Amino acid sequence: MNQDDLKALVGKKAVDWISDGMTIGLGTGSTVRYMVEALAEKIKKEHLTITGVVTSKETANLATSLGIPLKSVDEIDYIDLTIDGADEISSDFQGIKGGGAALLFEKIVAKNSKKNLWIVDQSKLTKDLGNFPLPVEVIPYGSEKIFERFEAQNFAPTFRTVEDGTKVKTDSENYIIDLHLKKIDDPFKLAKYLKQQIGVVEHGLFLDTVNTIIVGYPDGPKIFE
Ligand code: ABF
Repeated sequence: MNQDDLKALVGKKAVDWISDGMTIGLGTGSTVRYMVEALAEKIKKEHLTITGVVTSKETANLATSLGIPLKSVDEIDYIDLTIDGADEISSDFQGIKGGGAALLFEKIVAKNSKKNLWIVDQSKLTKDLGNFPLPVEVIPYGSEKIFERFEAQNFAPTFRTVEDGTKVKTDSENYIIDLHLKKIDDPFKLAKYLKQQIGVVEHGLFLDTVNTIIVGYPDGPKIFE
């Protein structure tokens, strides 16, 4: 099984956690795409009443195209369960997210959820965080100055750009600076530092957030809680 097969495996498995009447946070990324497609089928087959809460325009477009009713996080009392992907998960269940540039809304939805479930293929698991570049969302005004500050900290920053060098804009019209740290010894200390930087909106360290992880292996999905 290739990586895409493993993503499909866990995406489909995740809908087992969804039951009638639930409000579900719908994450972002290719693994979540499999889950949303499986959820749409489950809703139709079992005549479920499900409300989706999205974390990106990308997921909103997909869910809408599949007929999944959506509400914004401010229209509901709480989210029963958010199902999302991740870029890196450490052995103590801390995560890096934001490879899809949706980390801000993903964190807002995650923090307003009773439970968080991450679905990943086995390649996302690591002992320590940091090999995946840490995304940091910054407002455009003053972003060069933040970039220079990150350089001075030896964070090896790069602006997230598209092929022609244009800076990527998030759904909130902000920029992403990726920090190539290789290994993060103290994610909590780094998270605190990043949030103290004026102009930083949010970062991709998702700490003490996830409750359950479904990991795709060639011999099947494995659940970690
Ligand atoms: C999303 O899941 C992002 O935070 C992260 O980038 C993505 C993982 O991407 P994929 O599932 O496509 O590997 O929530």
